Amino acid sequence: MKTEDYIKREEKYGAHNYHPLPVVLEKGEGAYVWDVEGKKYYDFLSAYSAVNQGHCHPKIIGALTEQANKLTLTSRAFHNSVLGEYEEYITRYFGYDKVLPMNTGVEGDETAIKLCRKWGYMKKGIKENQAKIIVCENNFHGRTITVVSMSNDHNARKDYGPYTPGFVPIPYNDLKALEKELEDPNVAGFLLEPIQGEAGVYVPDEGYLSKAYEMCKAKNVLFIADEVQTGIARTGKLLACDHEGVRPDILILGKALSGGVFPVSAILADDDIMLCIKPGQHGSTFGGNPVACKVAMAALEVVKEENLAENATYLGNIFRNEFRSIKSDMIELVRGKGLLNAVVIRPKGGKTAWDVCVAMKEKGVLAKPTHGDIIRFAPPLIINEEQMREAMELIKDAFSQFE
Ligand code: IF1
Repeated sequence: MKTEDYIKREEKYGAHNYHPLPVVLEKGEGAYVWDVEGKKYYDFLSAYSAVNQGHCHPKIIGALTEQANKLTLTSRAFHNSVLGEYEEYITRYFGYDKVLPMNTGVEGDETAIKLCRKWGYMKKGIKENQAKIIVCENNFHGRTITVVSMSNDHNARKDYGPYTPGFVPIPYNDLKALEKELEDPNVAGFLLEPIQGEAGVYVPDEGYLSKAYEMCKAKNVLFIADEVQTGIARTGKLLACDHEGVRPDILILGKALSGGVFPVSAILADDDIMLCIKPGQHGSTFGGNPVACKVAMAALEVVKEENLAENATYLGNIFRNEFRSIKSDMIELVRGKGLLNAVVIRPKGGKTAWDVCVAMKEKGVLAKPTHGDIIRFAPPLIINEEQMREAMELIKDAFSQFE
């Protein structure tokens, strides 16, 4: 079978809820993936920052296979020998009293929203069903009905109504707008991405996160950071909030929490917040399963052992400097932090960001546009300088085709 045969089969039997780049991947190792024709690529998407530790990291795969051969799932109806080990490990790792383990990133956001509302009623004294959560315009927190109820992205929310109420949108990176909405005593939380990924890697002004945090504290409002995409060393620190020394009241993790090996997400909080959820009030069949726990511990160990945050800082600077030296009138600007970067493409002669991505694919670098004219570049954090420089040469070749 060839690439087009695989694509045709997916077209025939699979829902059409994606429009992937025309490449069929079969193998991944470190910063590389191979397609069904054996062509090798640099992966500059990392499954949207889930594969920070590199494809099929041996330590993480080892943890997966060892536990998978012992005990995969007990549900939370019973205890098991791994969950407590993981809970102790991850709470010490991030410095929180407790963790509530889930599976996908959006379940992490849903859990954080439920916990924030519960805290609002039980601890802040907000009247039942009156709790509000401030969110940012152009956010992306996942695709459940409640989470797309927070979204203003037409594609993500159209024809999915009726929507969940209780969300108050404000412009991102706008402290004045936040200050105004915080006046409402029914506000229980402020949920945001420390850097807006899907919107196009919008890095807020220096000081925004810390000032927003202080304003929330002054109004007894929970600061909830969605670090599903920005976390796990992606921006050059363990968490994007660490750049400003902000410690979220509720921290949401996902994606690279498992190194892209298994669906693992979590929320972390201290006892006064986390213990608002009582036995039987929230859960999930697979949440905190033994395989997920072992995989996540291995994935987090790799982050420290291989200095991924430091590497992301060092190579992110090289990436942005190299990109800014490319002579191409299709490159409007380059922005990002660590190895979470985006390039805004100026269409030229009918050629768009999509055409650039197809050209880069031909050269052996995989990336994908977000919101039309922006290309996100997020290689695995284990990429080394030689590989980064080689990939940059391939990217430059791709752009030169449009000159
Ligand atoms: C898709 C986007 C990125 C996320 C943040 C929660 C979630 C995500 C900050 C939900 C997930 C993924 C979803 C995936 C593509 C990708 C994505 F393009 F959709 F918007 F990264 F920017 N918070 N993002 O980025 O996590 O439930 O998916 O595990 O839906 O196509 P999830």
